[in-house]
Amino acid sequence: MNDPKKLAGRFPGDFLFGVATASFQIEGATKEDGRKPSIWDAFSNMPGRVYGRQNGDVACDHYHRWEQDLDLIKDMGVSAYRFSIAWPRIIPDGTGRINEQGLDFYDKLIDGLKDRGIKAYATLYHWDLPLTLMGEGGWTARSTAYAFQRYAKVVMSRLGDRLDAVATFNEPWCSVWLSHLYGIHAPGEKNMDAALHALHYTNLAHGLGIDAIRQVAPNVPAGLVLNAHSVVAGSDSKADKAAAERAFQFNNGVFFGPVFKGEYPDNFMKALGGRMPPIEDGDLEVISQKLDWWGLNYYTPMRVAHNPAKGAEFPAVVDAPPVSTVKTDIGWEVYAPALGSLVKDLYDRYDLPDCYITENGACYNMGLENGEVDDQPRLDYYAEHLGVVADLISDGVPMKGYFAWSLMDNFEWAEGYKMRFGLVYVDYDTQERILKKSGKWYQTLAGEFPKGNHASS
Ligand code: GCO
Repeated sequence: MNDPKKLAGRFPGDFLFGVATASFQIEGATKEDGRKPSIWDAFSNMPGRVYGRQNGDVACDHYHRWEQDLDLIKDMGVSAYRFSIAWPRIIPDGTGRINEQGLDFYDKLIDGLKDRGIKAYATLYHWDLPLTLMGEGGWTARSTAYAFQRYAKVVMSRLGDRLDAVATFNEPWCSVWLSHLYGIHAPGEKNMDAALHALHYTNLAHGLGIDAIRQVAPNVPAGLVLNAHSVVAGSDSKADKAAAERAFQFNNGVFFGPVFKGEYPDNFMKALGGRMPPIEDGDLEVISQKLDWWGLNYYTPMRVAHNPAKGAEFPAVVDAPPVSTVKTDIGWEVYAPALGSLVKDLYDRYDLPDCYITENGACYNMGLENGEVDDQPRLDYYAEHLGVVADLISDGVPMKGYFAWSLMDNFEWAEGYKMRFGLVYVDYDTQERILKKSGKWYQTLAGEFPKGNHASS
């Protein structure tokens, strides 16, 4: 059902429609006003890491064009903006000196949102770790968790009075497994022991970050954004089902378990616990503090089968083929039902607070033709997935908002600028922004949404 009016009518009046971005993907100005390099500056400047050896030096030049970008969000008619704060702008070496100019930028940005009546949803860590911290081991060092706690305190002391919500981390799955085990994201490590250290210290940093937020800005709803994987067994065989459960624990349980239950999953600990760093007394209590909300980033299901290879490391799975033949330009299977089953499964397994879809969207790379971008498949993707969110609300799941990824085309990490996720097209030569067909549709949806729809709020 692509009719934006009908779809809008399926959401309760207090539902939030928004758009999302992340600092390193849009800001550029990597050497300005006291910012120092992050691990992503180093990584993207090495050959062979990022498509075309592209980096974040200019990106969408949002650091200079933020007012125009906030006008764009306002024009789209959405009520919330999810963005992230760059740690290397605020504390350029990770520890030590605070850079007031870095705080000034976000101060202006948040005031700009307030002036326009847009809610500010900030993420403290969206992968741009100050490079200096790699000298201590980066996320594989316990000291990084304490450095994060101080950073969180500094940010919240200055900005907490105007934030509508804050998340500690964005997608720890990526900054742990993708970055330290699969080697695809910065720092490009491929080592299980390193990854297990990054896992525990990231979880710990989340907990310490929540402590900091509660201390200095207790009124800001605090949460965590997870890219939970919708793990689907490749067949009904016993072996594949067991493989799917192992994959669930490895990809989801190692984050949801400590945060929402105060424990790491048993099967994971049996297989890999001996290689974890010491879990100190009190760590799991810090990590499992109650949250006000959690965010789900969902794009595509994960299909797995049993890996029969002798000695295969936990979770010992291989990829299973997609079910849907529809794929986005980045190669990800489009399968909206997996979003619904994932959310339900997570609420069955864990005691979860309110949920926001903090990211959902599709990569399609069609360009400008006669001044327009006709990205119908992206529009279809949004309509279908929003339909699933509306179904979840009808089923009583506390879904409170939806942020489209992304406001505009941007630096898609290892894929560089080749892969486009924006509702707004960015011409990287001129930095012109052009609302795509999907963006106009989302604008209509947001415009239709509040009308006469507040009864249920
Ligand atoms: C993510 C990311 C985004 C990506 C998006 C598309 O959290 O994975 O927040 O940075 O651009 O997911 O891959």
